Amino acid sequence: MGVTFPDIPLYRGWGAPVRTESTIRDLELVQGSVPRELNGTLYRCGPDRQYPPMTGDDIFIDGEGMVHMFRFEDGHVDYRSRWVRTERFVLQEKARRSLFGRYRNRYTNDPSVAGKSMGTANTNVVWNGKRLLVLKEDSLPIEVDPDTLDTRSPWDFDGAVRAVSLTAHPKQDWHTNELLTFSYQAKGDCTRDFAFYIADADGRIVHEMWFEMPYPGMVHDFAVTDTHVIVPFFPLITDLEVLKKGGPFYQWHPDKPSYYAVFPRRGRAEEIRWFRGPTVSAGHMMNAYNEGDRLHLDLALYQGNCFEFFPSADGSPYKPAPPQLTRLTFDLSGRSETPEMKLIVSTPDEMPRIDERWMGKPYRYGYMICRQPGARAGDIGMGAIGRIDHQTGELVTWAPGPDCGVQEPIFVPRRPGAPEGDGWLLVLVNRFAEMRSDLVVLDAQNLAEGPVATLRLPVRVRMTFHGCWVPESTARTGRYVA
Ligand code: V55
Ligand code: FE
Repeated sequence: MGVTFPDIPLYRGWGAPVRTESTIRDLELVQGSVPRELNGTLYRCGPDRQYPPMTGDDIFIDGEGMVHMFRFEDGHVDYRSRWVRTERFVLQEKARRSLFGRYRNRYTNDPSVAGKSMGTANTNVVWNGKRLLVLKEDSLPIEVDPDTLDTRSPWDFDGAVRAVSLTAHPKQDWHTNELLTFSYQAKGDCTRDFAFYIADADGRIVHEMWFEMPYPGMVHDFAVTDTHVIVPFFPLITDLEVLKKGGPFYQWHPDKPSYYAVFPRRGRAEEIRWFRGPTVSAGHMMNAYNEGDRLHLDLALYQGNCFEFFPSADGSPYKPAPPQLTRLTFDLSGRSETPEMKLIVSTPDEMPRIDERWMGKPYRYGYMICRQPGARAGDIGMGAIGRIDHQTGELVTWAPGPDCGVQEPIFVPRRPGAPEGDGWLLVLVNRFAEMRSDLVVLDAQNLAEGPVATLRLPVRVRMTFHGCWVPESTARTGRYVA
């Protein structure tokens, strides 16, 4: 009855479960110096399997959430990682084995956990209303202690959220301190209900709107402009009958279009404008903004299925399609019900981020993981950090050298009021050969010159998806200052 992880590609080398919680006071500085203006905490989150999966197989978006924090204080950086004690985690800890089966398929769970939360808290971390929330789109946020990462409890916004889940990609507005968030399949598996919520700076729900989705699909991310919300629907769809037979939670439908719901931030369901586009998909949005009657949405778009491990409903083979930064433009004047589609850069890229102070506004810079010839691929297949300049079209890149990968870059402004893009990128570097990580600080305006500081971790930060920067003043006051 020993614990033995299966020999699957996902667990080989860098992907081997770490299963260790670390506490390191003062990371070793091996290059450069830590800018004194960096005063606050970088939080990130990713999956790390607690016990071997029941099915003997795994996909990279499953597994128990591990939160990582890097606290910057007077040039010192302290590191800590903790698993989130979700209901699922605690039940499995007691049983000393996995009790939850195939990804999000409750019909494959151990009978002893019927009705228990399946949430893994493995995708993102956000700050709202003096609460640090760990997110997975299949369940409600889990509040954790921002200093110790000790798990507190699930957070339903004081009972105001009646949806069964909330997205892992809410939008934090640094100007209003609102959190804009949503739930898809909001009344349970395979339901077509979509709920949009706005929480104020104190974590009170101040706006709520429900509508029906074109199909019960995945909505991983969305975008907001200063005035509008854009929700994309891509044909990765849930089928209850497939679930009951033990099948995958999503299937790709190569015959179905994409849809886009566009509505005012505080709009009503009757105000939704529907657009329809080709069979494409995307995980992640970079930003969106208004230009007169037109809304621009920049996203890492795949000309097909973005998830190899979610099979086609018609049995057709998976067709690889690299993510490419693309602009979809929605015309609200009523001239077209199809968004215009324009490639921004052909270099494959993912995990797009921005200077969050420009969220929803005309903006110049975007940051992402991208391909660079010769750079070794990281967890999600690309080896370099890139900055796109929308004004000039120039893509500047930096790659950490041989045998290294990179994780999603997080932008930190140099100071409140600094111009757009004046600040740093915080990036986890996977040192594959050494099986450990570095945290590097890049000058966002001089990426190509390489890190201004490199902090050496003696341990491996396996894979994290997303995270956020919480300035020290924000932790104290509960407010961001743009
Ligand atoms: C994604 C990630 C998820 C998930 C659904 O990147 C989609 C896409 C980390 O969890 O549950
Ligand atoms: Fe994501």
